[in-house]
Amino acid sequence: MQTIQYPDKGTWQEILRRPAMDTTALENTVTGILQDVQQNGDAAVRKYAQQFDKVALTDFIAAPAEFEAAAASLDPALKRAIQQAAENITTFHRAQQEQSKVIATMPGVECWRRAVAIDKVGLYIPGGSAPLFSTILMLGIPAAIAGCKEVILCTPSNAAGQVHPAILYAAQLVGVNKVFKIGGVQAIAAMAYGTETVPQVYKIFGPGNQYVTCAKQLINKAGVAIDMPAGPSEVAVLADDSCEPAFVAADLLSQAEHGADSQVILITTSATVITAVEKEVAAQLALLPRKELAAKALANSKLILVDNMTTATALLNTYAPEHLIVACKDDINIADSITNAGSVFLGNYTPESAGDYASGTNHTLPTNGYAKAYSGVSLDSFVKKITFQRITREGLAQIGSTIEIMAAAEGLDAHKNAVTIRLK
Ligand code: HSO
Ligand code: ZN
Repeated sequence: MQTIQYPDKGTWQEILRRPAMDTTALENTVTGILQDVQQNGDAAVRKYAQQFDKVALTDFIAAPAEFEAAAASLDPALKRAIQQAAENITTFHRAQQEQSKVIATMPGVECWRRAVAIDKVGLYIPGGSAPLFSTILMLGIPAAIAGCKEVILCTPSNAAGQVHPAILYAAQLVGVNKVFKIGGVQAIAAMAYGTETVPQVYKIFGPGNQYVTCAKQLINKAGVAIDMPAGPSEVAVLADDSCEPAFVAADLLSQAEHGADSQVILITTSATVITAVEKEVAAQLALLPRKELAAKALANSKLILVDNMTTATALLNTYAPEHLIVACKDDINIADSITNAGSVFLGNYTPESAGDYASGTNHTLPTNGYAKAYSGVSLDSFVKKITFQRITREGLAQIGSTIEIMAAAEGLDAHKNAVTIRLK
């Protein structure tokens, strides 16, 4: 880990720069696969599953018996944990439901807005070293609360055609209608365009590698909505003398173990915290099964010493981390000065893992500085908000001349006439 002491403001951008994600080199390959699946449907999906995942797919929709076997094989303690997490996520996301209110902007002029579920959504859960069944809760639960009619899920199987049982269990628990055992660009293409087996959806959610991310960006340009532009996972920890260095180290490592490209940063007002955290990181890292991955992420990570909290929060707001942990005595007040972050964890007893799994907040969050302008996934991500209005004759008489004058000034006479003709 690199230590930087009292960086000058002019160097902040450079210090906080994320590794550039250049997908242009991938775009040709990804475009080819997208087009092939669009034209050839299931046959193309099977071809790429064979080519990239070495799986000979026949029927690739998970059968009822597979869900039953998954539920039966899962450790009861894990099932209870998943249920507890699901309850908390449900409670937090259900509270995001808004009542639509009719607002009379003038007498006889009534406007309102109603949240309407996106009919069909697709969730993507990557394969790879960690079966991210927690992400199914984070996406499937708000989809269910929103009332999405069709919620499908794609996730690659292993070479034997099997999906991790916790993935099937979580999918069934949250009411995902169909699970397709396919992955990669071909899965994104199948959901975006539809195939003989996979229904077409209007919005695609979920993490993935750079190919999947590139595919999501391309289908987004073609008119299918996506949750957000995804980049490598990040955590920033802001700590003062009141922190527990062992806890801070554990938090940095919990994010570092996601992948070699994960970003972890410590910002502190205390030089002793830096020394203590470095020591703890080394000790804890040695014991981790994923120590090689975590060590690679740590090689790009930074420990930054600043002279006061004002500088610290300004630096953090410039970085706009996906996750921010505030391990400081004044955590509640510091929280008020945070303007750019995906999700904030306050105090010494709030690890990021709590939000990753079970406290109730969503873990699908903006990375790569997008927290400056984007929110994480929430109930809002699964609805669109339609506005309505109803104007009475008296109302139109009130507002009519305002519309006529503005329309005339824009040189749009037909707009003006739409009012005039009614009031004649
Ligand atoms: N920290 C990840 C989410 C996750 N962690 C899933 C564990 N499982 C999002 O950045
Ligand atoms: Zn995580």
